[in-house]
Amino acid sequence: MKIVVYSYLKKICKQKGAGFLVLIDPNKEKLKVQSEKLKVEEKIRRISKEADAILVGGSTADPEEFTRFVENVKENSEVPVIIFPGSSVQVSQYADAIFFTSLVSGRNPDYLIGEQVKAAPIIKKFNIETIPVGYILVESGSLTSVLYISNTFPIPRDKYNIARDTALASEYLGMKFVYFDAGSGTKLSVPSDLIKEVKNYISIPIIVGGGIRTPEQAEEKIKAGASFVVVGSRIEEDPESIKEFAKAIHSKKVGSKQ
Ligand code: 1GP
Repeated sequence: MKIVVYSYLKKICKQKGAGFLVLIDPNKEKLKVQSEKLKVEEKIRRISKEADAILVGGSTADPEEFTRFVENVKENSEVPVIIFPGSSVQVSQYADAIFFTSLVSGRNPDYLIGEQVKAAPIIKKFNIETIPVGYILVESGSLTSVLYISNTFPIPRDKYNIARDTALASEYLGMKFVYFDAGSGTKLSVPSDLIKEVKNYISIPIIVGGGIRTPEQAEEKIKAGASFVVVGSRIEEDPESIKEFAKAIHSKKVGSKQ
């Protein structure tokens, strides 16, 4: 089994203190007008100059469209392209790796194991590196797409003990990372105190995303204990902001343990 991207991500944390992951949602790109679409390749090239890896995922249901999109990202990216799948149809041979997520904050068997069983043979056929990730949704004050589609409850924002135990269970299940997500485009991001609590309890790296709109917020999540920050919507709205995000996320002292 390949472990190239996983090792790369661990190395990034060691060298830069924390990693910067940018999420691109093919569905959002599809909704753009033609004049904007022409700039997609240029946008990917710019993102890959600042980010440590590009995540591709979202709500697209058409497997061919998804594959074409990943191919385009891969052709224009200097950094690894990782699938962050919304479902089992989001698998593409052009990706360097896939976050093999299980939605462990929910109790919907389809997203805990069902979609994974469907995706497994396709991943094997394409020989894509899998990175097991415990995916944990945190209440953000709004009904996000991921909550609606997955038909699950998020962890309440103030229930740090549930967040902690869910993360620890993920570690014991063999997950390589836990990904705390408030959901894309939310007003409230994952509370920094919740991240601190989890960080003190588990030993696998924490990825944090959802509703991170400023470099200061990103830096706060890193200081709280996140090893990776994911930004999607804000970069879509203001591609220029990527430089400031990269600076803030990579500002942690070099030589961190994770
Ligand atoms: C969502 O964490 C990602 O899964 C990114 O969220 O679009 O709010 O940055 P944003």
